[in-house]
Amino acid sequence: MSAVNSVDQALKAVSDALKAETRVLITCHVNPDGDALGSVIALHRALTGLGADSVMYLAQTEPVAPEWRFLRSLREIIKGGLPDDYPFRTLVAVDCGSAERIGNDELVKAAPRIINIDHHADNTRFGEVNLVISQASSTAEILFFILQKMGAEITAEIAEALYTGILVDSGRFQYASASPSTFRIAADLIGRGARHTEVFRHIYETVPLAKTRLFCRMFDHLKLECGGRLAVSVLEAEDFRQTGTSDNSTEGLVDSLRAIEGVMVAALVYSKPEQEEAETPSCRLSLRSSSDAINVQKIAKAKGGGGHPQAAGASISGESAAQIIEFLTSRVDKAIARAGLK
Ligand SMILES: [Mn+2]
Repeated sequence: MSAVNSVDQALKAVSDALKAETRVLITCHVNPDGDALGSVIALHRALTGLGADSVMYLAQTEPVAPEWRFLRSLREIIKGGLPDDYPFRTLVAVDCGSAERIGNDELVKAAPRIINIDHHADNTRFGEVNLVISQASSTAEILFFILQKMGAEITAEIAEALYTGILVDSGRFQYASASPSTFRIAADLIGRGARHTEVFRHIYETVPLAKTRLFCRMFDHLKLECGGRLAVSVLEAEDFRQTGTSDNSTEGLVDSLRAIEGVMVAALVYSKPEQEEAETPSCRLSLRSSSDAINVQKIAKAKGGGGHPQAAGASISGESAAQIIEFLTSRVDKAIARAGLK
């Protein structure tokens, strides 16, 4: 069996599984990005269009990052409290590497069945049905094929939600994961009514001033390590407080650290703003790599996180930012030496 045929069959199997469902709850990881939200919305609209009883759910009460608020149907996502009939709904997780990342154990335990669709290579295959295509630029790209196999109508709203996921997760079509197919799908979605200019403007050119100030703080605290190959910055709780931002203002920040000449790995360490008084320090680590030789997913995994080889993250408790940076410096130094890049 050729690889193409086996992917096609896997897509067909998941499409059939989804089509057979009459009552679903669609969710993604907490602190969702454009791929997670775009995928949830696109699948929800498609299944609803095919006559299924679908609800969207997000296991957090905090608002999503402002970048994603233009997405139509976002307000229909149930947040925090579960709908009463959740034990009777098949759980469909999209763009979610593990059951824990959904953020609600009760929901996962009660689910009569779990369908898991994702592109994270380190996905734990926590569903009864699993489709993980790590070569795909985004979960939205996988869903584009699934929706077509299901015979769902890709409306303008669905097209825009999928386009958003692809745009964001492919690094605006610049990452290695953006294949010729990714570009063809994007073109197709624009043809179906995805407003690419508006999407771009909403995500990348409506940055709140407060976030821009946080951005300045990040650059103020920038340090280059490992002979200029590692760019690292720290945002403390006071940086969030003084700029009037929250941790959902950090979306995309780390990417600009990677843009610095000579940098191969970018790392942003930040404290949860509300945890300033906490006894045990708790940090979030975001990692980006621009080199195939340095896999940041492995580095994140060593701290209990995960993601992709070139974009990963972890939540770390019990370690200070300084300790995390020391760990990163040593890991990146080793990776550089191993790859013969010194
Ligand atoms: Mn994704």
